[in-house]
Amino acid sequence: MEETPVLTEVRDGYRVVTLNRPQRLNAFTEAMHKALRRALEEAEIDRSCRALLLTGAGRGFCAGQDLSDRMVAPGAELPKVGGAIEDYYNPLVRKLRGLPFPVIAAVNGVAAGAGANVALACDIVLAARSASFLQAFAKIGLIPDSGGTWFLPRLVGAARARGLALLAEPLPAEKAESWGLIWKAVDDAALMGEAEKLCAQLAAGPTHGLALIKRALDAAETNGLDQQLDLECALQREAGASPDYGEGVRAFMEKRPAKFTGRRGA
Ligand code: T3D
Repeated sequence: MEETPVLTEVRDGYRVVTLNRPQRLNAFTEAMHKALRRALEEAEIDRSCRALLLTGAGRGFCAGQDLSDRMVAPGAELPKVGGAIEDYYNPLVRKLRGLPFPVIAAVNGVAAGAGANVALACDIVLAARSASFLQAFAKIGLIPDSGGTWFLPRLVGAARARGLALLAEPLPAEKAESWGLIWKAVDDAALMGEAEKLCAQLAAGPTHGLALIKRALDAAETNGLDQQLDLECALQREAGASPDYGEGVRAFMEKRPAKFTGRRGA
């Protein structure tokens, strides 16, 4: 019997969402896609959820598309690959980028194919030292999807992006950190502790302001400086109207830790 493909744990201020098909290194099936979508939607509408941690069960983070769903006999009609991209992978990446709070990936093991790029779609990526990132697509005749061709050159530059995509060789976590692909590689045993600590810290932050930071940085990928300055002005007005701005300044002046509510202004 198939296990629950995605697990959610509700913590104080954040949720831990775990991909849970460990015997297949958490490869995506339609059921896992649907369960993950539900988990993210539930987190989004929960006003008390102010950060999210995405990780994998077992020794892998996620091995991308479950290829046993794709195997056909020689000469038989191939599965329609574009459908899954349109129906599941693209909406997933858009959802992760658009969540109004920080999303942390705790990459506990290999992240391959779409699994690697789903991790890269998160705001902060922590990885266990034994983990690796693999743009596996070229090995099976596909191209990096789930935002891979967009994230890679922006994060590591054109030369390394091409090498990773064309050679499909695993990039160990420490090298991923030194290349700027991820935030940090940490000792395996420390991964979940560090990720949860970071999540709790972000969940106690000025959530609406953090959402506006995400929005500004995403827009900067395509804006020119003039446009970006205008956007910063508009978003700063919005951030400056939030109760957390008032609290942040008061706390600074009173030399005490701020107590943010995460609420947006009126
Ligand atoms: O089709 C569409 O809709 C388009 C969308 C595409 C998105 C994509 O993600 S395409 C890319 C798909 N993913 C891959 O090509 C990666 C395939 N996996 C691997 O290359 C390797 O498994 C890893 C490098 C990730 C890990 O290697 P290793 O040696 O640590 O583990 P393993 O022995 O290969 O895997 C463990 C088990 O998981 C194994 O099953 P078994 O033999 O114990 O019964 C293996 O078959 C299974 N597994 C791993 N990845 C997948 C998988 N089963 C189905 N699909 C997988 N993607």
